[in-house]
Amino acid sequence: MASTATTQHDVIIVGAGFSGIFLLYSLRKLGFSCRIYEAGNNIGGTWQTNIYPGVRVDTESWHYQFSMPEVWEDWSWSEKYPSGEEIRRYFAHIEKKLKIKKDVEFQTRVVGAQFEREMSRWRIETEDGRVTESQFLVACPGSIEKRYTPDFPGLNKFKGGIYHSSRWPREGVDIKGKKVAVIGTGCSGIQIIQEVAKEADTLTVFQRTPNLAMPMRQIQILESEQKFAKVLYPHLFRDRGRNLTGNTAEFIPKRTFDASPEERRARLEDNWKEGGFVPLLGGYADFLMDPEANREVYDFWASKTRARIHDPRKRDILAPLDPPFPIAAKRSCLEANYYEVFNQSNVHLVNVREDPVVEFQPYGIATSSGAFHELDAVVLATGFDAVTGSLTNMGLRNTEGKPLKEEWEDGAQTYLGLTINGYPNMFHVYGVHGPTGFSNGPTSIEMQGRLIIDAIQRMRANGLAYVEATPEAAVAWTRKADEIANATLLPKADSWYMGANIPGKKRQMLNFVGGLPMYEQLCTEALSKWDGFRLESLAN
Ligand code: N01
Repeated sequence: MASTATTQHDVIIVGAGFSGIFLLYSLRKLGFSCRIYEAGNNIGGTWQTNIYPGVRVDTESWHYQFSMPEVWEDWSWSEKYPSGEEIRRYFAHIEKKLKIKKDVEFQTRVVGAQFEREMSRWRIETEDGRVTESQFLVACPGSIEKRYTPDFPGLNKFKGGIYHSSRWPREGVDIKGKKVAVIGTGCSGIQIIQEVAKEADTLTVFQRTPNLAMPMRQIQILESEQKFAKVLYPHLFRDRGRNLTGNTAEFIPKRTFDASPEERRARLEDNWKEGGFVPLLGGYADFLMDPEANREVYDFWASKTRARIHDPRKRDILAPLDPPFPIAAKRSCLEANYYEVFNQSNVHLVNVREDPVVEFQPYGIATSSGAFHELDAVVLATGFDAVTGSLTNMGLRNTEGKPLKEEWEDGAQTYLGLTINGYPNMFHVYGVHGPTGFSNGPTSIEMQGRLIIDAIQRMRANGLAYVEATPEAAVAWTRKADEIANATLLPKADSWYMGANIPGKKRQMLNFVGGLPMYEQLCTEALSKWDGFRLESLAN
């Protein structure tokens, strides 16, 4: 195909969230000509689209940040778990320090891209009709970019406001005195519910599966504490990459039932007092493998949580005696007063497993029991076509012209959670078969970013035109991701980790769940020898 491109770069990066920023900043320093194409109009990725009330980071702020001293040395977090507003200020600070925006083209959506072997170049098409050529394409669209709205009958007949959690109006929504429904109780739903309950006349929550939410135990951080923390930051950033999930909480290297009942109880209580994800990630190492060990953690969670809910009916729906799935096999949310919200007399709870939505009507929702819920506004906190959706939604085609969307209908395949066969010189970050959903974002993003940057530099040094994952390597890595997951209880839940939240989507583990140290080791070994890659040298 003849080239009509007007713009040429070494690297095109898609998306200006943590991943895109890290790649751009690092590659630019090494002298590569790079641009970010970003569909939105600011840097910050998911934190610019998810601006719903109550949005908050649920990882400790000292971990949820870049490790570059030029960013952290004069930035202070005010809370252990920062609000969306604070994280948006953090991105403004990043801009001040790293000057990212001068190399970002905003409101530039990638709608097609294909690698041309003869030229060893990517041709990237954007919505505005332009074509750009580059040697490398780095896809950083995030894992929750493509929102999911269930096909509820009559949805478009509803005369009130309908708001998906990831498309909240910038000008806000006046909830005061309104009859509001929230459908979905994932992390977005739980954060929204706690805020909406403060102002709505009535709040009706439609729950399909309980979220086994953990106590957040928020802490305000004093400036003096920040100063002290910064002394520790270099150690913390080194150590977070050695931790399974990129945080600090460590599993106890012991099987649950090797500990006495008293020891186990004391551990559960201590972890509960600490809160956050410590009750899960600071537990015994086998709790995600052994159903009985998992049940013990669930029973403890249920006893603590049930005690907070007054109404027995709501108690059984929110925190049933029998686990709806193995605890931690779906993403738990951190909450401050989620369960107390249901003690308010104006907060209603519909269990859609027993009483499903029949249809939306102009002024409310009818359910199968014959109930009608009168409403002014509905919040759809119904999640995303997570992990794969953002990649299959940007018009990527393999070297033969076949869309990735079609190729992955029977399941996604990647090599190292970084590359795809048929997509030479393309890398993806924080996506399919990487540590993604099981990692602290900035930790795994920096790890994957360093692996990619090293690979690109070695390609240049060794005169390689392109590298491409072999089909065999992709099959083997995909199988490995499944095998590691199959040794755990994770496949037993219908989660977005497994692609099971989207009707018709192939059920498979979409993340690498072996932990960051193993991930880094496997990738480093393979990339250093180009194991599993086909190499093409530059023509002399
Ligand atoms: O989406 P979800 P999310 N009828 O898919 C329900 C990250 N995040 O936006 O569980 C009724 O988790 C669905 O029910 P079920 C975080 O990684 C982080 O909340 O499938 N209900 C579920 O309850 C998170 O995991 C933060 O049975 C329906 C909900 O909708 C990820 O983003 C904050 C339904 C969807 O939950 C996604 O979270 C927010 C239907 N037809 C998000 N279809 C942080 O704090 C779906 N549901 C960093």
